[in-house]
Amino acid sequence: MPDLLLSHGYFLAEDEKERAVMKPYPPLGLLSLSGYLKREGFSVEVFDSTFSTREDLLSRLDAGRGVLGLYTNLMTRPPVLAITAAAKARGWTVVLGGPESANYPAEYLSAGADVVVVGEGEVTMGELLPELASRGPHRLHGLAGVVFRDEEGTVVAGPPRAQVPSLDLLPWPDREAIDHEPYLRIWRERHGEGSINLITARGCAYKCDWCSHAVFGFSHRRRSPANVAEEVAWIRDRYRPEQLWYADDVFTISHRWLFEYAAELEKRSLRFPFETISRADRMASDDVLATLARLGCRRIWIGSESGSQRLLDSMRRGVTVEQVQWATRAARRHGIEVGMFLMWGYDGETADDVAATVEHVREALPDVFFTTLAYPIKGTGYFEKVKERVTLTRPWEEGGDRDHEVQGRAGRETYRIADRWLRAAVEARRLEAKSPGEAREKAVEAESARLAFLAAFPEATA
Ligand code: B12
Ligand code: SF4
Repeated sequence: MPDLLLSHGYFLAEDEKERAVMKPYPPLGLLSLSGYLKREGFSVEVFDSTFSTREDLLSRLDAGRGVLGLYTNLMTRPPVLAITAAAKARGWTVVLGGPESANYPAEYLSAGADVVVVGEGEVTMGELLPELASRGPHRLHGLAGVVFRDEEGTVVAGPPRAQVPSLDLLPWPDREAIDHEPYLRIWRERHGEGSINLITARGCAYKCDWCSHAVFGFSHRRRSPANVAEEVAWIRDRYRPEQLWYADDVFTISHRWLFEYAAELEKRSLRFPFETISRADRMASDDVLATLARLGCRRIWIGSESGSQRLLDSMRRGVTVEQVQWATRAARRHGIEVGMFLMWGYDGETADDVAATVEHVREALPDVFFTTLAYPIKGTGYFEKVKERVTLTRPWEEGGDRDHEVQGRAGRETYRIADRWLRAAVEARRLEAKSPGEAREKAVEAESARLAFLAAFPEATA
């Protein structure tokens, strides 16, 4: 029996939406924990639930007992609760980590978890495992980074855990702990190319109001360029992927780092097509975009969120609409596709703001864009702003923070109409040059969606 069994509550077979997209990636946080703990002398097993089933995970739990560590995020609350209950019934000690349990430690403890680890997990887990063996789960007083219940059942939070000072001190994620073959196979079958994820940094110091900072706070640490380049060389030799995905929060946050990294990759003749995410203000330089293009960046995702500057400011986004316009045009000039994330329904959004977003996307014309209806994640500034108006559409145990409805806001159906308006308006613009007839049809569709939206939107009809 290993000292620790790590798993998560994500099962691709249960995620219809992701199966349509089919771009799964291995759980880097768990692999990072595994790498660190093995180096510290612990035996660790990772049960990657992604391609597995609940039954298989339960069978694994039947095969013995020990400490089970589960990653949690806001999408996996019900399965994590079910696995926790099943593990407890089989005599396991359950430790939870990741952003979701950090936001709801008391709730997860009362649902049966023994310990919630808050923040970066490696060092805390390295100290917790021997303490659990010697003191048990109710006498962890003084241990940093944990929340537990004492013998009276009172929830006790330890002091905050200091972060690892340099990420280079951590080993690379223990990719060999799981089978990468199913990931690469699905990618190749569905997209013609196998893709591997990696991160070059932890944490983001920006303060966008809706964004969860539950794990790394507002800190930011980067691995050294050489350390990342070495890992990329290893990934190339081991998995031969056709592309990479840098899963950083803001890949181009440090320009100096990017230039140094480019030099490290070039020194090793490493060039992979890749996708990544950034902020428009951290792309506002032709040097940066030229470097990204040279390194193989084929698509960059920008959190554009809204075309209304007033709304962007109220989100504390720290970016201007103009910067997004510039970055989109400039990236495309450098041969990099642009994907945009947009958010409907942020607090105080008016019909004019929605119109501004439609106009903004029409003008910027990104290659692809996704819209989400804003949902207040516990622990964020946005949640604090609207918490008196937040209602749950189903019991806490059965949902996640994505189910948070904000009273007084237009309903989901209204924003579906906004989506139709946006998509038709952008399509009309795209078709203008090559098919004016079709463009006119799309423009008519956009106008009718706009009118339907205005009729449905409460503020506009008031
Ligand atoms: C990459 C990523 C994704 C990828 C995930 C694919 C993959 N397997 O890598 C994709 C694009 C699919 C994705 C999707 C979503 N994501 Co996402 N994602 C991220 C991102 C940017 C990086 C994750 C990562 O690799 N981190 C690096 C590792 C090292 O950190 P970590 O996973 O947190 O692990 C550390 C600790 O949490 C802890 N830990 C983790 N597990 C465990 C377990 C135990 C037992 C212990 C003790 C400790 C522990 O120790 C680890 C090492 O220190 C994070 C933001 C971030 N920077 O972390 C958001 C983030 C996790 N995602 C988030 C969200 C909201 C989503 C979506 C819901 C978005 C959407 N609207 O659809 C979906 C949900 C998908 C799903 N079905 O679960 C939120 C989660 C908020 C929350 N409270 O749950 C985050 C925090 C972004 C944010 N700032 O708001 N995401
Ligand atoms: S949305 Fe992006 S830039 Fe803003 S705080 Fe979150 S990770 Fe940082």
